[in-house]
Amino acid sequence: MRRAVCPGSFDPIHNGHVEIIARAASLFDEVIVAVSTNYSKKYLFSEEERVAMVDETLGGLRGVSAMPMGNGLLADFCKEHGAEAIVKGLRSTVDYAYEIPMATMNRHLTGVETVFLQADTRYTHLSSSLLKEVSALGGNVSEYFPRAVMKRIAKL
Ligand code: COD
Repeated sequence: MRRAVCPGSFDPIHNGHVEIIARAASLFDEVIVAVSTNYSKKYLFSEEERVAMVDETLGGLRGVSAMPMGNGLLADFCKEHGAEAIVKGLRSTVDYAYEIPMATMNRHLTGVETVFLQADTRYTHLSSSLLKEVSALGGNVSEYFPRAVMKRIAKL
């Protein structure tokens, strides 16, 4: 049984995330989408809501589940849940430069490997913060957010 973790804040999940998680699910038997919360940061959605949006969007995909990760270390979460790999999406060399030290540290901490998948060209310009800004200013982001997110954004 090969298990991987796709970590993130997912505030909220967008289609760039969805595409990477779906590809991770085709490579691993099980994928845990770990929703992280840094208690010193402000989020638009609570951890519970972020987990619910991931679950509603991806719960139907074989082997994929969503879990809150709280404020803990990702490497410890992976060890606790028997995951041998972390799967992350890379949009650019900027992401690469940011991710490599974390991947090295995570491997140092518990031996967990990080697997990078290149972001799909349809989504390389996406981040949750950019989409939230465009949406708050009245732009149409329905092509980029799953239905579970659009439904909640409409109520804000
Ligand atoms: N296309 C494809 N993939 C994307 C895109 C896109 N457009 N946007 C983001 N992604 C991928 C990236 O792999 C990203 O890592 C992941 O989706 C989640 O994205 P976000 O923006 O929700 O998540 P971040 O960057 O806020 O998440 C950071 C983590 C929570 C992963 C990180 O801070 C962490 O590991 N925290 C736990 C605490 C810890 O262990 N710290 C020490 C690390 S060594």
